[in-house]
Amino acid sequence: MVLKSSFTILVVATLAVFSSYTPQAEAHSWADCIDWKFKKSGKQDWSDKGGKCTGYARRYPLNKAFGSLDSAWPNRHYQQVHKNPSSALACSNRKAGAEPGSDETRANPPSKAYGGKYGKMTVTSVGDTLCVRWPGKNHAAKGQKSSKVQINLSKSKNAKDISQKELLKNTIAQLNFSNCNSGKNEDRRPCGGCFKVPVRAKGIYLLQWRWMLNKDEWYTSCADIQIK
Ligand SMILES: *[C@@H]1O[C@H](CO)[C@@H](O)[C@H](O)[C@H]1NC(C)=O
Ligand SMILES: CC(=O)N[C@H]1CO[C@H](CO)[C@@H](O)[C@@H]1O
Repeated sequence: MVLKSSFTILVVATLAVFSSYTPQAEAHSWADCIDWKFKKSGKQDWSDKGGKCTGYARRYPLNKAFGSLDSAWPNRHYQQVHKNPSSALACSNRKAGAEPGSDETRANPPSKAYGGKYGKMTVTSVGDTLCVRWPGKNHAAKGQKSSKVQINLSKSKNAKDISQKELLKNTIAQLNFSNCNSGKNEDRRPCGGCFKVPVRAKGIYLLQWRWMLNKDEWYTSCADIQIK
């Protein structure tokens, strides 16, 4: 018994040493692009060479290296509160959350959060395919359990942001976080997933990318998309 518990302590201590060696194990992801277009149709290539971004999240800074915005200030990832995450603030306001992110509150009009130093707003149509891209941030490596990405699309046209609870009634896709290009740099591996734009009247809608890393640990990115 004594032997067994000291063995357990040794294993735990060894694991602790090894996990502290993992570089940037705590890096977290965000939606890098909302409307990724592949260069070659039929081939999902999420690398910078494999396509281009034609629609972004709110106030998304341009010309930054892919996957680098977690070390920007403020960091791009927004971790919702862990207690009742279904009632958490849906889009980062730079203050709320277990880890506040950048300012992804709705601009008035929404177009003010796009263009110039920011990326363009997504313009799409019902039935079109949208492909969203994100960095793996060491959480899409082989042997890691694959986590899920939710895509929630508001039904409220040209309206104020709806609550997280309301967004959860409008999950339009569940994507596999680990759907990535191959590559050695696990932190910067490009990943993504595609879905069809559901039926909505013409207008501008809140689209939320929401990733669960651990139980009750959710990260979100918010974008306005114009459905034509
Ligand atoms: C997610 O994608 C990865 C990489 O392609 C794959 O290994 C894994 O089985 C997928 N997980 C699910 C739940 O589909
Ligand atoms: C998992 C989930 O939240 N699914 C919801 C997706 O959205 C539809 C309505 O658009 C709901 O009926 C589902 O419960």
